Amino acid sequence: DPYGNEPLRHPVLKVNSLKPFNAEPPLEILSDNYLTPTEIFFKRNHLPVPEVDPKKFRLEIMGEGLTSIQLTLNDLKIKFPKHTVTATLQCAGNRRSEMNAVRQVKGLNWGMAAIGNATWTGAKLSDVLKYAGLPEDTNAKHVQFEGLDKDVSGSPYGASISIRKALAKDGDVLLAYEMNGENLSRDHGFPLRVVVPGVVGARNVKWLSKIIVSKEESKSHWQVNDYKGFSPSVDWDTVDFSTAPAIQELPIQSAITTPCNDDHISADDDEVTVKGYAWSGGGQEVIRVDVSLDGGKTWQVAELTGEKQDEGQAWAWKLWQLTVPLPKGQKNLEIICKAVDNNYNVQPDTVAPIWNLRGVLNNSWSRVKVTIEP
Ligand code: MTE
Ligand code: MO
Repeated sequence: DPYGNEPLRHPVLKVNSLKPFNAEPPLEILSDNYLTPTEIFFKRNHLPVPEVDPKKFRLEIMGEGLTSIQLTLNDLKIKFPKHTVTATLQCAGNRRSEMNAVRQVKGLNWGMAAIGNATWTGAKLSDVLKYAGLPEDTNAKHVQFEGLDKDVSGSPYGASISIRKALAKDGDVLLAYEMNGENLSRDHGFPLRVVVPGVVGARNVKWLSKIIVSKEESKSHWQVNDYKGFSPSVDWDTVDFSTAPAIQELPIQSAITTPCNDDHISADDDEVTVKGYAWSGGGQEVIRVDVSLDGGKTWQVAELTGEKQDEGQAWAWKLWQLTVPLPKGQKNLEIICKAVDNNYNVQPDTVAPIWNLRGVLNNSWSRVKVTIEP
């Protein structure tokens, strides 16, 4: 069994698939912590978790315009300044189950918790590429990453990002060896992973073993034939993956974590507290979250909490909450949230117009129905 050597996992996780392991925390606890505890941080593995001996570990760096080099884990820790970044990681398939409810899509049936926020510590990719001799005026266009996890044909998990993001002074792309102040856990990529703040989870390659600077994008299945968005009119008979770009920066997102859908609230309660998260890709900052208790007729502004990050580097989510008097004389509430970022990007109000066959990029208004018990 290729899955005979998987790490232990926290029993509270809701398992979406066991082999490979895919799981998310219960929604009610996701917004309890600004930094998501590692044990409950969602786990998204396409393949068995590799067992890596940190002493034998080598990172290979090669490609366009540079000398091939190998670095040990210790090299990465001592040769380069150590940077820590707070960044939210979200899977493209977060909230896929809501898309499934509109029309069946292909993919794991994620709820709203395939997202988490953590501190990541490591060397800057740009420092490491400079060390490997990459000239500043390189004509390379992409930086490809390969993991140590391999499919049955021996192909590793892989992905790529633009050279622009990789080298940007304020891009903060890390070769991370720590998450939340501790060595990476096996599920999150021990001993080394890429953290690409503001960019879809799929490019944050775990168990990183190879970096290739290139004129071309990664040829990996997950770069070329997956993790792309399409029109609702495209189905599996007509889809042509070559016509759409690989997802990189993610759109504005928010969701309600409490109360949960179908919760019952006592009419005797004076107040109701609504909580959730909000985040935008590309370092854009969430500036406001609007909440409605009446299906979108009227709105109130929620209170935001979170680390203040520099302009264009707002990599971390905001948690938000709103406590309001419980509307009297009503049997049901439809609670909605929607976020706005500093470029005034907003979320679409429903799922159907953004439905796509792979069930990615669902950032529609988050809606929760609760019943008020007399
Ligand atoms: N890297 C490798 N090597 N193998 C993988 O299966 N999954 C990707 C990405 N990096 C993956 C990977 C996807 S799709 C996501 S959403 C994130 O890792 C999930 O990271 P996490 O498990 O640390 O939450
Ligand atoms: Mo993902």
